[in-house]
Amino acid sequence: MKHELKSLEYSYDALEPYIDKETMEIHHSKHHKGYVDKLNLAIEKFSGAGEKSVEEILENLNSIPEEIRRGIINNAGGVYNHDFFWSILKKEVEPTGKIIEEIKKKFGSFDGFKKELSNAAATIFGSGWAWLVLDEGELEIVQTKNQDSPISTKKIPLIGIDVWEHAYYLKYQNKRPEYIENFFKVINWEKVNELFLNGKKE
Ligand code: MN3
Repeated sequence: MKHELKSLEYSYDALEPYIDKETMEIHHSKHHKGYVDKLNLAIEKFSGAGEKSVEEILENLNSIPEEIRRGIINNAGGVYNHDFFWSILKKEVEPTGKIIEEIKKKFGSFDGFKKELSNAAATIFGSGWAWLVLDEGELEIVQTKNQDSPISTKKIPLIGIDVWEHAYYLKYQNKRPEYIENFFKVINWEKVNELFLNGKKE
């Protein structure tokens, strides 16, 4: 199976001014595409991954021969994480739904949650992601390095913040906290709530 770059369901300028058009375009058409291309190259050398989706690959890392495992994780993770990232972004969606009730229960308040997730995103040293996940039915905030994905450790992602410099540097330069603050203005809470409700059923 040849992996393909999925198109975005909105235009590159849809998240302006919080995430600018140029960043979106380069992030999707160059960085995300790069992971797709490199994954396709990597799996040519590993027939066992040939028919698997990126989810199946990432959920079964032990089935990948050790000498090529890191390359597959980086690129399959890069594809999966970005597909996920685009899917939860939308401007001006009010935080409502069952997910918000659960967030308040778990983190004390919405602001408490925001602080904790922002802090997780701000304190990743180098490249990586901060996530809100369901871990055995419980909301948790976790970090992953590089393009490691929470689905490799059986967690269900609900929100993922890409804090690789390529995600924000053009507009925000070294001001990662400002990017994170604005990221909260483009979370599609309807989608996150849907992921939460589906994840609870699993
Ligand atoms: Mn990225």
